[in-house]
Amino acid sequence: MGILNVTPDSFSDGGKFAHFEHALAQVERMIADGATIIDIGGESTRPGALVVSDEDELARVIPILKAIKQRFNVFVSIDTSKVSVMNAAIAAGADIINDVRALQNEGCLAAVAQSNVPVCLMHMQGLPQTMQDSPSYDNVMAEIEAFFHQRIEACVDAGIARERIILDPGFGFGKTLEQNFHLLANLSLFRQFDLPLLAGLSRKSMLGNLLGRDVEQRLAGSISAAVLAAQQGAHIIRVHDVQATVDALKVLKAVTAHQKITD
Ligand code: PT1
Repeated sequence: MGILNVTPDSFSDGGKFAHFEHALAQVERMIADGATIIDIGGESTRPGALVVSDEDELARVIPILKAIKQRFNVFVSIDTSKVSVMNAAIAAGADIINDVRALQNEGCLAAVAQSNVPVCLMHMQGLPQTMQDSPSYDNVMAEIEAFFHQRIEACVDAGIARERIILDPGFGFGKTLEQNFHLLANLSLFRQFDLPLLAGLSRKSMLGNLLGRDVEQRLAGSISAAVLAAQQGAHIIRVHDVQATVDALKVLKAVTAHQKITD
């Protein structure tokens, strides 16, 4: 999954792709590099990000979504928590709804239930504006697991088939450095749900803090994290650097194929 930020305040692309033609060129490159899903985000959710109005987010996301679906044969996911954006995106041909609030906002369960699109349910403690102030868990794995059970049930009760659900533990969303690495180390726990798992680690501060690297210096850390997540069963890896990540995942795949033959 290649990331396309269409926010003026994005944490690592800094609004570079705010312009339409730049965005389309970026999409074309990510597809050529091996991305099979493009994740469009019109509201940054990094720690401390600004809140965006419905009107602004719609104006950022919907035209580029339509242009991508017209020009390219690629799945498009829409990174949003707003019911208005979900409805407009589904009408415009979005293939996946990616909600960091796991359809907890008013009307979101119904909006997705009325469609046929898959949905990614992500775990977050708190809200982006304050989530890194003092993350606190008795047991981070158990709490995310319980959250997944609760949100899957809410979806199924609302009429969303279980088979349409993707789960994401939300790296960097209300978790300390220790908690984020504990989560990465134990990601395979969530295979118990028998649903696709999505992992987003690309350029995040858990890597920056571990390595002492600024955001544009985190490629090696991001690739390592992507391979470790995939090795534990993550099906979808959300990244900025598609070409380098796809190469690394091909190496993992080649090795894994031999492990299946020989054991
Ligand atoms: C994610 C994700 C996302 N991440 C899904 N959607 C972001 N499903 C946006 C930091 O610590 O992991 N999964 N949409 C980006 N959010 C962050 C969070 C960016 C934390 C940076 C950090 O640096």
